[in-house]
Amino acid sequence: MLRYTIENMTCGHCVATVTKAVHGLDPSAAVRADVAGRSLEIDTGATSEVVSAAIAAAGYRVTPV
Ligand SMILES: [Cu+2]
Repeated sequence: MLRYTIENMTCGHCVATVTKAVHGLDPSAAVRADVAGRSLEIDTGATSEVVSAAIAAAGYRVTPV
């Protein structure tokens, strides 16, 4: 499981955008978001580097936890 803090994930629209970015890499990834905690958990076979690059490309400030 990958865990990130995403500073500017502030609403459901952000969650949808981030989730879409992750599913672009791995359509079967399980994405769990906590907007209040600015945290994201992802079950995926993709590497953390690739996933965080995709999230960053979607416009989010992502930090691995
Ligand atoms: Cu938002």
